[in-house]
Amino acid sequence: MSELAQARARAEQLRKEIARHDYQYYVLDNPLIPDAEYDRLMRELRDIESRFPELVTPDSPTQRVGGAPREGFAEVRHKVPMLSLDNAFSEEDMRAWEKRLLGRLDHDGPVSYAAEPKLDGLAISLRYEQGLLVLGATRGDGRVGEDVTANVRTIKSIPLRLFGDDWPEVLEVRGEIFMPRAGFEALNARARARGEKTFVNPRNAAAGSLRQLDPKVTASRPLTMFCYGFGEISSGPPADTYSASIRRLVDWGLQISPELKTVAGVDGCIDYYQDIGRRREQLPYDIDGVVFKVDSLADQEALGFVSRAPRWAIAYKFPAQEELTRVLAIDFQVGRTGAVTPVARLEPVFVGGATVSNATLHNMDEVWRKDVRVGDTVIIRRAGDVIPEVVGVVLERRPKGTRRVTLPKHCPVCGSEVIKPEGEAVARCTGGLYCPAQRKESIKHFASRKAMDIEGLGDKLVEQLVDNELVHNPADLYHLTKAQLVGLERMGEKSAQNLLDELEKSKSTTLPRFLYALGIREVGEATALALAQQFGSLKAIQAASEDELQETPDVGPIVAAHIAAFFRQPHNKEVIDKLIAAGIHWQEGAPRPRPEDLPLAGKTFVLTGALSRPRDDYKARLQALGAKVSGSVSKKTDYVVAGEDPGSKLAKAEQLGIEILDEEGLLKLLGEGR
Ligand code: 9MJ
Repeated sequence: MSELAQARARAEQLRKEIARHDYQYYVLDNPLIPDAEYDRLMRELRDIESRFPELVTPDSPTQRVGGAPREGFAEVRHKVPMLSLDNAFSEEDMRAWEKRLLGRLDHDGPVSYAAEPKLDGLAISLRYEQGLLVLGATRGDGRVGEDVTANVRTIKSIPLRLFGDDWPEVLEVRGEIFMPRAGFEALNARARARGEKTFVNPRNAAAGSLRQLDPKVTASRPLTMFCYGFGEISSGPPADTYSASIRRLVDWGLQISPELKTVAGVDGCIDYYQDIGRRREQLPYDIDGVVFKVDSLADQEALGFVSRAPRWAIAYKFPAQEELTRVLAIDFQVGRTGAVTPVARLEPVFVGGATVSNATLHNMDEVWRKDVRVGDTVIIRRAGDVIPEVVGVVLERRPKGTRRVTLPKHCPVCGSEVIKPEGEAVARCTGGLYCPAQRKESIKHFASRKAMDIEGLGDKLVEQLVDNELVHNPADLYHLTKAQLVGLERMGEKSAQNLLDELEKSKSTTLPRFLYALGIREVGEATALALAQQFGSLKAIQAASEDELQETPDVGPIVAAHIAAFFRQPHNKEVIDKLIAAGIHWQEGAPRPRPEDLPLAGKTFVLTGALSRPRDDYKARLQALGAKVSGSVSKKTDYVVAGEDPGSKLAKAEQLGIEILDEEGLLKLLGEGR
């Protein structure tokens, strides 16, 4: 085949593929591939068309910008076109952009830029006439969009009538309608509970919600809008700069980004980009970069446009958080409690700013729901420091002959049976501490910072110690010798001695740390602390029945059963005895008295009138002595404490013949009376 024929065939293939993705994205709001992949397809097609201009067809996706209108919405022609933005992906791109600007502007001193996060939603134009909202339209292709007025009217943060009275007679504002992350999660949780389809991300949820033929549906969706531009304004812009003009919108009841700032020069832009990048995950909505605009409107006018993108603005994008790659294998990892977790081994891919070659699949239910298979092309998401995950499979790229993943019957590490209890998501290796994987994980946990805090005992070292059979359980750590350690990889005399010193230091600990370090299922730091406070000593906890354990705050029947089961295991008792014999010690405290033994147990108090100390103070102290504090007087009330101006509660107490105390009487009862 000639080069031209080859290019023609590929271009046709790309057009078909892109058209299908356009339909999925713009009409169904259900993209099948990440944006980064879509961009690559478009780039490849553009590249072919620029090398062989005779191959450009009128229906090529390169010949239109923006989305396809959905049937059912009236068309709206934008009098002032809605702009698109050029992208920058690196500092170099940003510097090149500023250089181009400076070449066209007559500027001394740094250019002032308006900076704001780039929201990932749906661009919208709102038209107000005489202060009333008369039109809401999507961007569409920038010239013609869809009339979504009825839907826009349901969004509570968009005023139907502008505030104040000093607005221009005609005011068109542009901005982004988006769905904050919390609302998106809640919407998807509701859909999941009803067995309905979920949205892939907040942007598609926002687009899907706005482009609904029934405004009632839109009204039920948590949408909001930030403004970032203007269309027609009858009186011209309200100020000389973009930032000041946009800020006027706040007076009229519209929202703008709370992150809007002006920065000086490209260095200011880069600092802003880095700052927003660090705070990205804490923002309550998704963003995909930062937008910079030359702040002076006169300069904007002087700079003008290239096709539909203004020279005076640029979107500095963050690295894509979703990418495509291939699943090379699906392995099973065994955790401390035996949980068997499927992990996808991937062809390495750069995503969210790092190279990723493993992604968690959480559990088997998840693997089956997503139907991830070895050989599949999958979408990987890596957001911030969150563990990378497999979002979904691109089914149309599944090769022939793949097979559904099955849960291994036997532990890949120790060969013990793996069980997945009915109705539970997690499968477990039944090998317990016979299983080297569980042993390793339990020793890593034992040594971790919030447990025994043994510095220098890292994961790799634990693995060597277990593999070389030097350590079978945490107690063995305290019998390691220098000679044994020095024989290990990357372990010199000095680091061996340091580790022995750290081990010695760790022997002096606290009961909550020790309890947590044991790695009892469902016993995290908070529960360990509560148990230590409740019982005061390890012996008391070991001797407690499940009922007694449940008297601990936040310990329910399941946790109590795990704790009791742990201490029943002879092996666990043995390890604990060995640890204590090796010299681990802590200061034991007095147990918290049982509630029924407290001096005011079973007594109900009502506090009324003004007291000399905050009511909550007294309430806490009464509760600490076992009393209940109620807000209303009834036959069950034992004491009413009356301060100044007590009101109706005192009258009611007198009526019911309830004992009445003044503040001094209360203090006496609390053991503070004089
Ligand atoms: C977003 N998406 O947040 C613009 N944008 O300005 C901001 N988009 C924009 N500005 C001109 N903050 C065209 C698009």
